[in-house]
Amino acid sequence: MQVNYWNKEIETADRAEIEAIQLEKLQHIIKAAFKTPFYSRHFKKLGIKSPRDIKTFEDFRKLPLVSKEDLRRGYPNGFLAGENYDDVVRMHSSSGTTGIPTVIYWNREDLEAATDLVARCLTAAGCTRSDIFQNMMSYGLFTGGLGLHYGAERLGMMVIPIGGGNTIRQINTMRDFGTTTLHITPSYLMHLATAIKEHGIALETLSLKRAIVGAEPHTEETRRKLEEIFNIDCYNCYGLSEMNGPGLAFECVYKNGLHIWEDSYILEIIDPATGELLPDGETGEVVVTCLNRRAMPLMRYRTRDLAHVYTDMCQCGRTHRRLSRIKGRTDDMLIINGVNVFPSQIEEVIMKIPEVGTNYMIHLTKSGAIDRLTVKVEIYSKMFSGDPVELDILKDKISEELRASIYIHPRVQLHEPGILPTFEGKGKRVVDERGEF
Ligand code: ADP
Ligand code: K
Ligand code: ZN
Repeated sequence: MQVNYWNKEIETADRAEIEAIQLEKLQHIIKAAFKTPFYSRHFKKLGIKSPRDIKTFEDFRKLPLVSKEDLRRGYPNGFLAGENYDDVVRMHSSSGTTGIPTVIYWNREDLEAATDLVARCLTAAGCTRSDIFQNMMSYGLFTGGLGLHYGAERLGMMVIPIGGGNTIRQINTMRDFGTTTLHITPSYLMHLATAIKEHGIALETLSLKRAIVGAEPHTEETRRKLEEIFNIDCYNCYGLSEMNGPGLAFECVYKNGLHIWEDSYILEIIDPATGELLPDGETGEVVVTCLNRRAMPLMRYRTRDLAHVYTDMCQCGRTHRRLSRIKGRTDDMLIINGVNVFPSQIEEVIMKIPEVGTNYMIHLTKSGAIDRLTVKVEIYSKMFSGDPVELDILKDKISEELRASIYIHPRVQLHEPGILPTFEGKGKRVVDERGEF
């Protein structure tokens, strides 16, 4: 396998070198943090008087864990290092679907560093300056669009800043410009599969080689399905606006976990209930410190995402540890008649079944005191022209496989492609109509 590096020395640095870089960069972050209302308050409480008070990882772990709530309470400038926006050259803000949005600020050097890291990510996934990069993430306040845009340019790819939506135009653009690399959510890529089929477009007329898929959880089964349909490689890309957006962790060509760039981030996995640090290999909440952003320092940020760390060496030679696929968010978990279920567990089961197509929805309703789970699944249309008995058999099979895995017997509905809602960005596949409980 061809392995290219963007910055070989750093990407293959040994543990001691990486940790030395982390502690050195941390000094600058702490220094900036003194200029923010949030940290100056906390530092006073903790008796931290200068960056030199945080010299070791042990010192570092005395710093407070920061939650999304803290960011919201600090809206808009509680984490801004400075009195005004003079040094700030960009802001982004997260969706705010669940309340007050959160804001992130970058100065020129911060953006420069973030851009360089994205170029590193894309290189790890095999991209080169010969690639044509169609960025199908939405631009705007959401970091998904611009976040990868500049890094792809930095690498020298031809960037098509098309943004999300308008699927026919997307396909025409892929054909006319020989797009090799997509940046897209898995939900939109699933929809694209249906649209390409619907419009009778032959994949051979396109030049697709790979897709960078991210911004939402998806399972290994979904990846495999998408890779098969498009005959491409899909690389998982993880990030969140608080940590500079996509490109916090990225898969290399070996696709076995997402390298997190430890010269630029400190990764911790904690027990979400107690806040206790967990050893590598154990699943817990991902906590990240950004070492490259001084306009808005953010340390020990609780992502609410659940994953574990792989420590074994990757075949690519990079020494930076790898994160597993994100299993879900601490606030994603469904409690169905007292049983805990992550939507990803449902996806994992159904996407393994060959008859199942590329779309599904999870509905929760109440019948008296009982929760009802209905899983709506799109299957390939040829099933509908065959023997109806086959459909019943398939329905039972899906229901039974779900029961064996999540211990809940769901109702299963089968649909032809194109019936269920489609998503051109992040999918919203769970509809919970159980009301207050
Ligand atoms: P929000 O969705 O909170 O408004 P973001 O747009 O920054 O803010 O989304 C970040 C979140 O998206 C992450 O915390 C994570 O839950 C999810 N996410 C992003 N990339 C991935 C990925 N590759 N796999 C799983 N989840 C992801
Ligand atoms: K180019
Ligand atoms: Zn690797």
